[in-house]
Amino acid sequence: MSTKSDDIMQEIVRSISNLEGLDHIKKLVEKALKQKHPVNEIIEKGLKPGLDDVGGRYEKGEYFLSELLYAGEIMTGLFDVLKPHMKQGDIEQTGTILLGTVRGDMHDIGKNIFGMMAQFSGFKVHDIGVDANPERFVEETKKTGAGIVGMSTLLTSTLPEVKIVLDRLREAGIREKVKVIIGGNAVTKQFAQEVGVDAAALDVVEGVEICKKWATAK
Ligand code: B12
Repeated sequence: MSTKSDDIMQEIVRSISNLEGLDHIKKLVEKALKQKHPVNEIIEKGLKPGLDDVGGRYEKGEYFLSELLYAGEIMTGLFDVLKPHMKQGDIEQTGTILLGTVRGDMHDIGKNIFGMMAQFSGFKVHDIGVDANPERFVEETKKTGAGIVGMSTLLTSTLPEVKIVLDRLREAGIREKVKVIIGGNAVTKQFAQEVGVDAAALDVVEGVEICKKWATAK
């Protein structure tokens, strides 16, 4: 039996899947916030499954690139609603995270959510954007003195970029000085182990928790 609070999540999933319009979806998210659903839950149980549906419909040929683009716009619009409700962490400045989406990949919604959540948990986040080449990851890590490097990759075709970044960090002599975490739709724990990163996060909450553990273990 579904409860009233499950209903709002299902409504969000359905309306994103059907791309029912930003204003309408904003109202649903505001309703969920009023019902005291935490931001994490709205992202993981509402927005993410909704976007997964959009991706599935794209794969089936029911949606096209324009629909994927529109889904991206909806997400960006929803950030404004969610941001004021993200809890400020009680830890002050736990370290710096160098964050980017790997070369060849333009997806940034998940990366931005992770970046925001990490900032709210006390981290300084230096975001180098999308389609970031391996040399940039290395240069910016050195420049900022970041202790954590976060890479996002949603495309299977860009997964090999993770290894290239690791190799470049090693060549620059800083691989052992940083922890590397990866996330994004294409990432699995098995891939993380095989490629030799320190962690893979399947969602932002897990990602932030791992980074916090690293920061406090120092
Ligand atoms: C919106 C979208 C787009 C938008 C992106 C807009 C934007 N500003 O990001 C646009 C239109 C640009 C786009 C383009 C393309 N897309 Co697209 N897209 C999507 C879609 C529908 C949603 C992605 C998303 O934002 N999800 C929601 C976020 C919150 O989830 P997430 O990114 O996984 O992030 C979560 C975690 O993974 C984690 N996380 C993410 N990053 C990081 C980083 C760190 C460090 C940590 C700790 C955690 C973390 O935290 C997040 C929250 O829990 C997905 C479908 C899907 N199921 O993902 C397809 C999808 C990713 N796209 C796909 C494809 C094929 C494409 C195109 C190639 C299409 C085309 N023919 O051109 C292009 C590629 C362009 C390029 N070079 O990058 C495929 C990829 C298939 C594959 N396995 O390779 C998917 C899976 C759709 C599908 N089912 O076919 N896309």
